[in-house]
Amino acid sequence: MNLYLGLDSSTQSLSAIVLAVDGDRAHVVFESSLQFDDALPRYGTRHGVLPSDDLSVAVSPPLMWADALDVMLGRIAASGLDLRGLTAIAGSAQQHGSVYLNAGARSVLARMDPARAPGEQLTGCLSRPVAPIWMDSSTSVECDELAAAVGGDDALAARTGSRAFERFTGPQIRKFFKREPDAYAATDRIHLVSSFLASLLAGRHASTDPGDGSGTNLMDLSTATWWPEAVDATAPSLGSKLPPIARPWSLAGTLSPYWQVRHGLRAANVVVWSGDNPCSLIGTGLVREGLAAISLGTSDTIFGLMREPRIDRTGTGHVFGAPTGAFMGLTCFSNGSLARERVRDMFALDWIGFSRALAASPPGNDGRILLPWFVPEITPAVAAPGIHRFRLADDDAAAHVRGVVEAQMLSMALHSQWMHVELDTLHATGGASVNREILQVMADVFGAEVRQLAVKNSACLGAALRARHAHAAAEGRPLEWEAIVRDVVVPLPGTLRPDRHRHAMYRDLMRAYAACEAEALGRAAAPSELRIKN
Ligand code: XUL
Repeated sequence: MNLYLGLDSSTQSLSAIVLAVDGDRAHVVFESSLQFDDALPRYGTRHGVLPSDDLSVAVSPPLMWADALDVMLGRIAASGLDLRGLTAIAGSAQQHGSVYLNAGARSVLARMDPARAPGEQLTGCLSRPVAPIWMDSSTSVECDELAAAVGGDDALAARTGSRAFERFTGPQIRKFFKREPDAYAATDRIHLVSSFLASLLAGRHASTDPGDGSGTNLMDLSTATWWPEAVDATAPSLGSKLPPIARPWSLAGTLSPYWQVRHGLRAANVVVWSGDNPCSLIGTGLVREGLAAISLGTSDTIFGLMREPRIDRTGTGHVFGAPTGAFMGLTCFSNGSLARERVRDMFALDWIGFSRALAASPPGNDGRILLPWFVPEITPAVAAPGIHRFRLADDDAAAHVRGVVEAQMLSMALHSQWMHVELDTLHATGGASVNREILQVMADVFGAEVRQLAVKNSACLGAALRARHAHAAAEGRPLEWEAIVRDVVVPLPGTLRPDRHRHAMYRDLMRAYAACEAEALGRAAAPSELRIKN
């Protein structure tokens, strides 16, 4: 029996999933998670991030991620699994974060002392003690500078898949170079969180993959190589400090002697790591175009596989490399669960009451529209939060409940049109995906079947599946992705089907919704029939 280990280093936690493959059958035999704050309190993080007075700054200690890996591999070693079958390890990590290492790292990585934890041994290898992460929004100036240097945001998006974003690695590196030029000069290698952890496992500098490379604003999507124009515009000599970009199923090496001795593990293959979104693509079974996943979490996200790298001209969506070698589109909405909760609380409901109100109100809400921007919105870009009501009375609880859910679904459908993917099936994940009334609205708005996925950590599962895929490819007997996800990514029974009439009604409503959005954004007045605005 072969075992494949997937790891996921997210903002707040590290998770592991072990997949056992016996003949053609695959199933999960081990799952574990640790919260950084609880497992490693000495690093002083809150929700995985170091406290900061400046709310636009978000950094984490990279050595905490290294020590978490040690704790987790220790747990796996003590799990009772027959680890002689451990064949390959792949990983997923929060995207965009960067780790800055000096020239000493090369020899330290190769010769770590198995008697000691990794964090203390790597302290001297950091040219920057902290790693900026995806929650950092302090680089607007650097975004403008990078975009201007390459001919504007449209040119940057056309080449790299995204306009300049504050959290992306390129603008973050530029800020570091400008603020701390000496520390920047002492940096020999800038890893992504993913390639840093892969390097630690392999005991040598690992490559990154196109999935995470495309989260930097620096990678040419069409060739999956660093784009010299953007790299040179970011910081001097950056080209020599970035890791190479390897195909997503490449091997970074084998588990280094450090881990073999420290935890009694065998020299399993270490596959290059990727970002959590590309890994989630696999962990939610999105291995063909036409399938998309909607994750209903703190924020809502829609993502799906694309055969071609079509770009969002409106500047909110992203195109990343996919683990299959194709591409993925992703659009993020910040007013997700948070907005649903705010509406629930405005009318003192619980979730049962929320569902009842949704079921009791008419699809289409009699043309009443709510724009639920309780916090600054990513898509469309709304810096000053506020809710907007069109034909909607302040005290109508049911219409607000339906209003928030319909607005979220209409907005997701509207703002994912740029992917030009004919969606036939949606996989719903995240906390709110247990609510079937919400899923029915999703099916009707998108005109697609909706299947609920019970996968708790799709990025981690995706990493384990990537380990299996890469191992098969390395052995010269490549497996189809469909076969890899088949046994493991199984939707719950009870597919929700779209109603043809309601879908047609929502297509019209989407035009009205878009007009309301345009008015709220100060771009154009909403049509007169929606003018009764409170
Ligand atoms: C995607 C993004 C987040 C992080 C979270 O662009 O910033 O999804 O990857 O871990």
